[in-house]
Amino acid sequence: MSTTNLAAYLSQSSIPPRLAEVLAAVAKGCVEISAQVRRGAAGQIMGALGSENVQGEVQQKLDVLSNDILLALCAKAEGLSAMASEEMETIHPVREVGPEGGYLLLFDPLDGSSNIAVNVSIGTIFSILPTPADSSGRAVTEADFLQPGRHQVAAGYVVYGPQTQMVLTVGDGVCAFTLDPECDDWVLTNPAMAIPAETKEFAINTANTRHWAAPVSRYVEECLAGVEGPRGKDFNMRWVASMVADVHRVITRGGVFMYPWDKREPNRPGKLRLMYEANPMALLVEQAGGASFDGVGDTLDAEVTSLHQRASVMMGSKAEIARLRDYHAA
Ligand code: AHM
Ligand code: MG
Repeated sequence: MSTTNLAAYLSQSSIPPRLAEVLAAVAKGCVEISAQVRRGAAGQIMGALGSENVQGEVQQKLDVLSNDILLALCAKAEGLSAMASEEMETIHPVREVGPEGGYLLLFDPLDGSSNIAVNVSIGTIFSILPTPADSSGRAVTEADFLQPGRHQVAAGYVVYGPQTQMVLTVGDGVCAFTLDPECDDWVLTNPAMAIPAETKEFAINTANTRHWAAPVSRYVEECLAGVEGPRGKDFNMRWVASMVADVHRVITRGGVFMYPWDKREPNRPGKLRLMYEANPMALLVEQAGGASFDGVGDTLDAEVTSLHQRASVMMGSKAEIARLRDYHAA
């Protein structure tokens, strides 16, 4: 069978059917979210809701709508045991784990919320973990979710930009699908995404320059020094402020994305969330030939102690991450 669309891709024998069913449900949810995003102000989906999520951030109507869409559609997937979301304080159990095991789905339903109002790319990020071996015959608990990113069996994101695209890994490389709005089909448009080794681009919010740790400052200063500096070449800087769009650019044409720890809140590891943002993106970047680093080690090996834990995030072209590691070790 030729893998020309998502349905054909998911029917490959190397992908367990129950996992394929969960991924198909996520993809279906994202088709619906994409339709809502595209209605924009013509629908009833713009603006704040007046509530805050567990992180204390103001929820947008689209954050909650996207969350509800994914909860409703994914609950139908037989293999799914429970879900967790950036927008919900506690886990959302779906069904008891059977003897064959099940899957746990985590998502940031609408990443880049600050870009909704200004009509700039936003996205959905998702991560799938297996239920622990000892969970058969019982309901899932929050502790079952606290697994390192290395355990993910699949991860992906959907970017709602000029085109809606899904970038997916099931641990065997990374492929991209483009949503054909004429028929709501996910067409396979890149079967093997690979992060170029050479790069001249970096992404970081430079408004935080004064708060950075010394190794991050050194890295960025050397990029900014351009052809006259130690790097011997000019760099470009890009910051969309939607992680999905920034990481998509890095996976597509190389570069490095950083939202590292900084001195604003010394006890907070970083702004981004480990389970909903850092880990799924780190798996995609690694599967596309890149690397990730949290200031101590590989993001995917970071110990998980709570569902909503934050992380220091650096990911992208392998040589750049190796350089950042060296600077942190110096
Ligand atoms: P969100 O999940 O609430 O939208 O926040 C995460 C977003 C990332 O997509 C993006 O990289 C970052 O926040 C931008 O932060 P800043 O506004 O500090 O540049
Ligand atoms: Mg987010």
